[in-house]
Amino acid sequence: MKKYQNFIGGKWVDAKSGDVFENRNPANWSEVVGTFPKSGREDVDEAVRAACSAFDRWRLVPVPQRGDILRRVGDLLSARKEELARLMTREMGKVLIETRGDVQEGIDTAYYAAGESRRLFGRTAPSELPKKFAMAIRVPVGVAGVVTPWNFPMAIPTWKIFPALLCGDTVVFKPASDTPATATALVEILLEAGIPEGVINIVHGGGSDVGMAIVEHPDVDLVSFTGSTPVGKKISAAAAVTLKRVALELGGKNAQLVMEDADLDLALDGVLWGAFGTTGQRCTATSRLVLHEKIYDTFMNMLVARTKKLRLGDGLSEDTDVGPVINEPQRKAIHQYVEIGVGEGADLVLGGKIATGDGLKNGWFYQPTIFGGVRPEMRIAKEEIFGPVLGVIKVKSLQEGVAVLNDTIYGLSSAIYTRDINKAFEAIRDIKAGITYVNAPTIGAEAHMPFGGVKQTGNGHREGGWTVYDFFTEWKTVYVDYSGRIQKAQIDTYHQ
Ligand code: UN1
Repeated sequence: MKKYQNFIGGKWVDAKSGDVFENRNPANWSEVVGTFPKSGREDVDEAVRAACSAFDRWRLVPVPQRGDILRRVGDLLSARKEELARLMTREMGKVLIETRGDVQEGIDTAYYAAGESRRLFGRTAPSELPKKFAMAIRVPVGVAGVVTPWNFPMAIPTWKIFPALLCGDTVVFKPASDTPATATALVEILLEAGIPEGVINIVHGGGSDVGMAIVEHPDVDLVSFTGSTPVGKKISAAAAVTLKRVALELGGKNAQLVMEDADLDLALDGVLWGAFGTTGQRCTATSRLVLHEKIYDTFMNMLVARTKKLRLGDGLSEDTDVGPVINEPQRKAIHQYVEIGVGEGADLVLGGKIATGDGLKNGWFYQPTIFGGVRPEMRIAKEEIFGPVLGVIKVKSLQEGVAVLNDTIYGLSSAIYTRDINKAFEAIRDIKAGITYVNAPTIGAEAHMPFGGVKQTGNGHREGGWTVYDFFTEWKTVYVDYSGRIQKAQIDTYHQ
């Protein structure tokens, strides 16, 4: 069993308190992946100090040089992809093809950042006055607090940390306490690629101890957080005290709409992947399936038959389709939602129980679960469950389907299956979500495209693609007057 440490100011260190916590394999909880420092406010203070002093040097490194380091990060992640995927499966359970995909998102994000290093463009504009030059350039913001979840332990940290570093910000990183080993491996790779001391710092521990200390720290200039909507609201309120810039990627209640003209086999593959991939633990997971009444019965039969065949097990086995959920409290929360659904009168057509078959007893497994006859006003249709639970709703038309899709406080991802181009475009126009897929599942965002949602899924920022670079830089407007005399904007006019 490995004993892990924090990395602060260029040194691997224990928590000042000396306390540790364990990280266990959710497929086999007798296996301890490692112990990690249970840090607190004083560890965060030190990391912020280190990040502040490193910022003075890092901001002066030319952006293409920072990009070269990130390209090496991409190379190292590629070389270690399989090893990292296996470590990730051991600490959070999802199947190997998915953890490989998670590392691949990090690789893609690294190479994208390296490319962006020669394209961190500003703007020039004509001045109102003669012999005067106007431009706006991007400058780094300062110290970035990065607080990340356990469901994408590599991809999500890279979405935040790589753009931050490329832009010249320094980082204090608090990964989820369920996935600290993958996060530590990422930091080791950043160091091996040449990120200088103090520029990247990692502090392990809980959200209320370490995460909130980062958010409240007056010398942290911005915070990027992915997690639940209730925690996002707390962060937003706490960050308001210092008027910190905050990017929040929060919950979802994503739906797949299947019209009567859809390719049903394709739509079936889509919903199985969207609802039960990552054991339903994605903010983009399909948790509602909205079916046109003409295909409802046929599609339900197809869905139940295929879901029954999904094989639960340890994600390290190539035969497994669905791994465990992350931990016991999460499994309890999922089961509570199933009880709520039954109580609300939804029709439990499959699953709904803790899975206890062969090889499942020592892990946090839950049966893939389907509710039929769900109505939009039920809690299981409105609240994020974050587990392998799918609610199916029947509708009569495209308009009703879109209204059901929109009937939620969230607005991250959405999907429509139809062969009718007119219906597809109407749905693109009317669905209130940050992402709409046509004939593809609600999961599968690509690293070079904006990622984020509307309503209570976030606070208007986008990760991914070119858009994330707006978050990690400030615009600085520069005027150069080469007239040699005082020129007064808006007063000296030359066009009467
Ligand atoms: C998340 O669940 O927080 O589109 C992110 C997807 C993945 C990212 C999910 N590429 O499902």
